[in-house]
Amino acid sequence: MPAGALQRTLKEDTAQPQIKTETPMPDASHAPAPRALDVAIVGGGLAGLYAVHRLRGLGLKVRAYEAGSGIGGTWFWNRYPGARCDVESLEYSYSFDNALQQEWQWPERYGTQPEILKYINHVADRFDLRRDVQLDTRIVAAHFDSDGNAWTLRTDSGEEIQARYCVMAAGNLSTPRVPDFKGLSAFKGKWYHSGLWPHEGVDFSGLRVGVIGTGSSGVQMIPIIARQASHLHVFQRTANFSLPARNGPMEAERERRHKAEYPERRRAAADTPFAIGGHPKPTRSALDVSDEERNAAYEAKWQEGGSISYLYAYTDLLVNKQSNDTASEFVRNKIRGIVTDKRTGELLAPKDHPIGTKRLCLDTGYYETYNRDNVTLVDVRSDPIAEIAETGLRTDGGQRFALDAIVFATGFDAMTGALREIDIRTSTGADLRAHWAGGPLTYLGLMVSGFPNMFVVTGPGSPGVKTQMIASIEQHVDWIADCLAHLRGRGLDRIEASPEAESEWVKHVNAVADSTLYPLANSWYVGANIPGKPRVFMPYVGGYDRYKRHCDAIAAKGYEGFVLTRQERALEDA
Ligand code: N01
Repeated sequence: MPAGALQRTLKEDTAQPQIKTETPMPDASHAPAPRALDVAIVGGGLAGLYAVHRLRGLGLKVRAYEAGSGIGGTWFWNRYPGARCDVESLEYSYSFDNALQQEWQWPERYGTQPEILKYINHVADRFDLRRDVQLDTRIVAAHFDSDGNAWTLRTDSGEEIQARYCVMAAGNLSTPRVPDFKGLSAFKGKWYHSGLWPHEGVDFSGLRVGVIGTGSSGVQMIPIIARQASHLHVFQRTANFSLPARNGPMEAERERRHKAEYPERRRAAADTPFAIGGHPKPTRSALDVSDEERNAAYEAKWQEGGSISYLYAYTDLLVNKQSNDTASEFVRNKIRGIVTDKRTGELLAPKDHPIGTKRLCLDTGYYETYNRDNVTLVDVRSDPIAEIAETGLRTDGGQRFALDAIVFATGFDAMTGALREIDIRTSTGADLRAHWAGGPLTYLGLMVSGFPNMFVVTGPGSPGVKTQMIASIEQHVDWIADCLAHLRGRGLDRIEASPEAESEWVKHVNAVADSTLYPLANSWYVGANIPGKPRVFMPYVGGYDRYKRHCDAIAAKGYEGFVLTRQERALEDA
């Protein structure tokens, strides 16, 4: 548990977030008899909800446990100003029910956080999911008893749940993190984290505000906070590439055309690396065309908006540094052209990583914001934040900034944080925190060797975070559902990843990453934002299309690399 992780236990938050120091272990001695399930699902976001729907459809007794006071996961918690998805909503939505996707109307090209949360609640009602979701319930421990062949999960109130299978749908960016700055508790103003935003919103009117962090969250909120604050200081450690979103109202004709071809479009999207359709696959290297042609192509993509479109300009932008340099420099020049103060423009132009190797941001008026008189960019790479004091913030070099409010857009303990917060272990001595001490180990991002009957949705080692997330969620949950149906059909009741298959998969994930430019960036993909976290490339970047075919082939070969057994008979025979 890294210092500075935040405990998401606030309900209708009005209080300041609490820095969490340890996982409480409740006393279960007076708890009622454990609830018995076929499948316990951890998380009530997009993944947990679809798992409830899909697994319940198999006739299984399931229940999802959600720490929040509402469903929606990421979209429940991240309510900061300007929060919206950076994948177009006609793509970023469930595909499992054609009537649902035909009927739901997205008002804008990119869904806002309130709109996406409304959609998730609509889905929960439409498919009657709420009766199998328990809110305000954090799972703090999950222990597997090998002899009993069952998981026992413990909640933060001491309730125990027994389940044959456990599906971890706890999210990849769900453990918000505030850097371990000295003096935060002494700060007299209010402070906020993007991932733990008060439900009633925050009015920054007339306040001196500091935003720390310039990733996707910072880039989205900064233009809006700048319009409210009397002065906004943005504390930037690393400049990030951001492209214009070109958001706008949903055009009726565009929606009509998309919906007329929805199933074909979903199938076409599944045949792409990012699971996002509508972009012609590139056919040439950036180095195969003249400078003029290349710049014209980048300009067209810049005008079109969206990150996938830009990265799809040429075949090799994420694998060839020289090619990438052309795309990176084009955007740097755009930034220099937008920002009127030369020094600020140069600070905002990223030079430490190839474009696309950190999550590419999408914005509305981000760079233009720095032309406002009430906005100042502070370079905390050359002069890091030393401490937070009662009235503001001080840097190592002695600069002082008087602030009424501080916003931490400092990200998450990504991909492993949520599972490492839960005490996951087995009666045969396996302990997930120990197993992952050197970085996450999984087979296909779906299972962890030594932890039978525990599935992970879009976990490390899977392409999830590098794709249209809902497509990856559906692919994983469908795979898990088919697997459980397979086990049941054969009278089997235990599945686990073999250590050899896990080890081969981890090697493959690393080899694929090393054949790209991704490892050149200090991103949360390698845990670089968490001091002391082992530097391991966590997502699978071989592409959703390739990965899905591989998962399907593994299943078709009788779940190659997994060990499938029947425990009940073994016990009877004993
Ligand atoms: O977090 P981040 P995020 N001193 O980790 C800085 C998804 N998402 O919440 O790069 C000073 O990207 C840190 O600096 P550095 C999306 O997948 C999606 O913005 O470590 N600064 C960085 O600038 C995204 O990638 C959407 O040097 C410090 C920032 O804080 C992911 O969530 C919207 C610091 C953290 O950036 C996470 O995005 C929002 C320190 N001590 C999020 N520590 C959409 O769909 C950290 N930083 C649009």
